[in-house]
This record gives sequence, C-alpha cells and structure tokens, in this order.
Amino acid sequence: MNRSILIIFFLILLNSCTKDVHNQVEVYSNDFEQSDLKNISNGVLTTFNKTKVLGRYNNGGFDLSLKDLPKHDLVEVTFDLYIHDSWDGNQNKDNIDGPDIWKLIVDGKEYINTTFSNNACIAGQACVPQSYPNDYPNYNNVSREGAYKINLPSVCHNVGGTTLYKIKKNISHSKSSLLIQALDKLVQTNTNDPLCDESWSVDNIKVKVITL
Ligand SMILES: [Ca+2]
Ligand SMILES: [Ca+2]
Repeated sequence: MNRSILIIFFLILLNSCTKDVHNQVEVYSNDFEQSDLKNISNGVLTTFNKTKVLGRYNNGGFDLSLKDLPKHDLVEVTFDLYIHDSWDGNQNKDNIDGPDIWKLIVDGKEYINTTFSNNACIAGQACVPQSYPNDYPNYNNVSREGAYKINLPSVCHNVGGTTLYKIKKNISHSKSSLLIQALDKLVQTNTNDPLCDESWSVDNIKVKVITL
C-alpha cells in the first residue's frame, strides 16, 4: 500500500468513526424514591420489593410529558416493567380472563402492543403463551419469554409472582416535546378485585435524546 492510499484509507476510517459518535443527553431520570411525579399524569406510587415504583395499574396507566428538549434525532426510552400476579397472556377463551394487553405509545404511535403471561408451565399441563417480545396477536411465546428476572414476590393474588422486564426503545424523533404513555387492557371478569388479580408497575425510567 503506498502512502496516498494509506492516507485515503485513514480519512475514510476517521469519517466513519466521526459519524458513529453520538451526542447523548439524559433529559429525564426517575427512580421514584423521592416520590417525584412532576411531568407525570395519573401517577400513583407504591412500594414493591423494597423500592418505590410508579403503579400499580389495572385498566389504566400514566402519561409522561417532556418539553423543551434539546435538538436531537432519536430518543431512547428505558425502564423496568413489573408484571404482577396472574396475567393470562394471549388467553382469549370466552374473554373471561384475557387477552392481557400492555401498550407503550409515544406521541400517539404504538411502539409496543403485547401481552404478558405469568402462567406457570407445569409439566403435563397447557401453559398460556404470551406475545412479548413480539406484538399481539401474532406470536405464541412461552410465558415470561424475554424476562430479566422471574419469581419476584406476588403483590396480592399470590398466583404467578412478579416478572421483571427491561424495556428499551430507540425512536426516531426530533420534536421538542415528547409524550410517553403506558397503559393496559387487562381482562379478569372472574374476580371482583381486578387490581389484586393482576397489575403492573414501572421503575427507573430514563429518557435520553441522541444527536447523530
Ligand atoms: Ca424505585
Ligand atoms: Ca387476565
């Protein structure tokens, strides 16, 4: 390789490296330990497994609204999602106890529309599948597929325990405002205490804006 080819090669390498350098700014971070519900609509707090969390929710959810964001090309949204108690995943038999749908919506567009199942897979018995990590209704993944931690304590119903998922979404976004909505469409017609039967909560929400 002669000297001029080497220089051209170096410049190409430098250019491609420069393009990969992302300027990231964390614009929101909340572990809820200070009971901070600023920017959140319909916020409720509870303590789960010795930490404060946003929730619990059943047939509800929250909005997180951020304004005056610095100039950016992408947003990265990360949080812990706790699925508590007896979720029934894709179950749709007679609409008695499912499907148990959970959604993440950003600026009005659905980025997650899925189901979770905390159904125990006992040998010899059918176990109710879930859609996550894919969207409902096209997938039949085993219960707790993609979980970060399983068998955390139950909150109330004492069936299914709690499953922790780490949610991370990178979204093409350049507006100066951002609306993040999380909500469920849980079904449990066979109980008079839905929030005890199945619920969800969120912790450690972080939002970064990224300039490419
Ligand atoms: Ca917390
Ligand atoms: Ca259900």
